[in-house]
Amino acid sequence: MNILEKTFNDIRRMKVRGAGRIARFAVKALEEYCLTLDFSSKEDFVRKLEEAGEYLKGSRPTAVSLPNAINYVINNFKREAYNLEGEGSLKDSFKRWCEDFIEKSSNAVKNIGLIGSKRIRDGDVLLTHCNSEAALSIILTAHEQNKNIKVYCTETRPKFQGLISASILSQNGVDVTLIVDSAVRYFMNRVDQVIVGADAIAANGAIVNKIGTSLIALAAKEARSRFMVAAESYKISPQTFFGDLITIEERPKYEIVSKDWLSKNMNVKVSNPSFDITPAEYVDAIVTEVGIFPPQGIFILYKEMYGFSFKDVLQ
Ligand code: RUB
Repeated sequence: MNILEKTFNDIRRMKVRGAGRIARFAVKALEEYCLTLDFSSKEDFVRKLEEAGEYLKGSRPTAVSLPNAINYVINNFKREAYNLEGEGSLKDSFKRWCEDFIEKSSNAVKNIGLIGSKRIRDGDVLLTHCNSEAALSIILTAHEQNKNIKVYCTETRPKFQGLISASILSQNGVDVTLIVDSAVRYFMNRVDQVIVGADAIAANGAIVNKIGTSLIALAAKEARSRFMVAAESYKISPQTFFGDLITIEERPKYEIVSKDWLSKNMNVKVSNPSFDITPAEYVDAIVTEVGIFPPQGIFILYKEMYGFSFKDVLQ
């Protein structure tokens, strides 16, 4: 199995998971792949990288961090490669863009922690769902600032990523309570703020995150608890500006029930969507590495970063 197949499988089987991590993992794999590539011309090198990128994008469909990261390194490299010749300089250039993405993406998580932690008050009770590096960065930064916080972590069925969050927080000395997903409303009256990550942010400010997030947002709104999303800016989905919908991954039914149970209950249909969509009106703030935005203002951030304008599209 080559590096691309191994990376594809590791992402598909969730050995590496979480939107930011899979983006960096795929970019690292492309970097390693490029160093082993034999090619006949610059065009051939670019074509092989593009094919490898397209292949890796297919490993999981929902987190737009994955295609955005791959497009970032390949497009930047292509612009630079225009003026480059020779195997060494082409490979060096691509490697640099991969390292640039990995560094920027890791720094973004740290900055989200610094910016988002300003919104955490001493004594706050927080709730988080699934396992998001960006969300944990805010919580851990607030804890490092000696704010006295308590955190509820949901189990996050069926894959139990909430246990990873609970374990990380507890190892860092945070006061953590693990709860089952269906206990969220029961505890919500005690929660000041919910903090979750995102796999994608749509043009209208809707958030795509782990299944159950939208139900938690609904409970938070009803209980008047604040709902904060922590997400790097490269999780904004450019395609949604042009009307495309974000694909929600359907995971294997055996993540929910055993093969044995299913064989005894052949007429029971099992559905296992991995993500859901939280409408913008349930979100108080999106914390990115460059600042805090209301969800409806996410277009401004996108325009600022990528210079996109409606005029360009309509002409
Ligand atoms: C992970 C998940 C996380 C986001 C953001 O789902 O929904 O909340 O990916 O994470 P899965 P991060 O476990 O199915 O990949 O902030 O680490 O990018």
